[in-house]
Amino acid sequence: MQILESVVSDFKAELQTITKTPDLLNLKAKFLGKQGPISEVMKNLKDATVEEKRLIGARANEVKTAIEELFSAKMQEIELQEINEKLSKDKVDISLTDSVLDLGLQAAGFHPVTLVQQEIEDIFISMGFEVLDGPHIEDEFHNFEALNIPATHPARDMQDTFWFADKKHLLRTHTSTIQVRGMLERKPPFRFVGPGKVFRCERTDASHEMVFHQLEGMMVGENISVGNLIYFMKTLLTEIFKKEVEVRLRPGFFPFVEPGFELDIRCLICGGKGCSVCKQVGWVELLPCGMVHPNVLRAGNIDPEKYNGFAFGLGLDRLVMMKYGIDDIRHLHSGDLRFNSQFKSF
Ligand code: FA5
Repeated sequence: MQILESVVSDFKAELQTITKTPDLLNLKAKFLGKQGPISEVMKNLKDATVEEKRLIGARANEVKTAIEELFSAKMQEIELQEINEKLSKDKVDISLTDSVLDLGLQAAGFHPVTLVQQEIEDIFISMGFEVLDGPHIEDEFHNFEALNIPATHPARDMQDTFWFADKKHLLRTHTSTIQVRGMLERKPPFRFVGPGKVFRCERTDASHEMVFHQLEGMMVGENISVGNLIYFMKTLLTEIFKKEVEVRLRPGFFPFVEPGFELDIRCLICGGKGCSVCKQVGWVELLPCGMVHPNVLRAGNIDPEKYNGFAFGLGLDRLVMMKYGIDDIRHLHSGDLRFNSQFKSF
């Protein structure tokens, strides 16, 4: 009985020094475990009288309950303290904005080609066009044959192609492949645009890259005219540049359109005086286009007697250069953050 009387006060005394959960659990084990004072008392009860057993047993239970209550209260206190400590250490300051820049970190932003691509997609979506995608690795059918460029056609040399070793697959040289896929997947009337990367084995200069971006467009229906084509091209350019820009339309040859046009824009880098971007001619080739050739419609399972349409293949990088006054296409692919971060952030 004497031992039991001091157990609670001993426990309380030791409890005062405890601040961590593991220490608290050890203390509980020390007092209530098999080697603890209460277990010791209970083991020695076998020699006691029935009355002693009853009194000591009841007291032992009271002591146990008191210790468990003290333990739970302390546990709660420690947990609360630990949560508060964690909260104060892991504090997230949601008011942090521009100050990340003070720490030398770059705020994320979109690449200018992505920004302009998204802008053009929105313009065409607002005019009822779908936005399609297509694979970078293509076959001869989608890149050439379906576009009225058979194997022996000299037009295959107009775009220097990266071929795969099997001589059947290639990196698409233009987004016109998306025209073919788009036609095969739908019935007229339809209209869609298809932006993406294209690849050509070319020498680079201020206006040429080996990997660049185009945005294809196609509209097929009944009685589509060159007038419709010019309307959509002019709308696109005035929406993008937010002002009237000077353009010229001249005949252009592409096997997949007839008639075909080159739509050039007055160079906005030099104002038409002549520079390295426009190769001193004052105009930049930007938007080749034309009326879809009947053979192309046939390859897309469309009856050219009933339907016709227009198509265009916008040079996206060159448009970005004109819009932002960038005098060398290679800046766009440099990965230089000093260049990229000049454009709109999130
Ligand atoms: C084509 O690729 C045709 N598929 C476009 C087309 C589609 C015509 C539908 C008619 C109907 P071209 O090779 O001219 O055409 O390329 C289109 C545009 O891509 C060019 O006007 C130019 O703006 C851009 N471009 C061409 N080569 C490069 C290059 N190496 N680097 C950057 N831009 C380029």
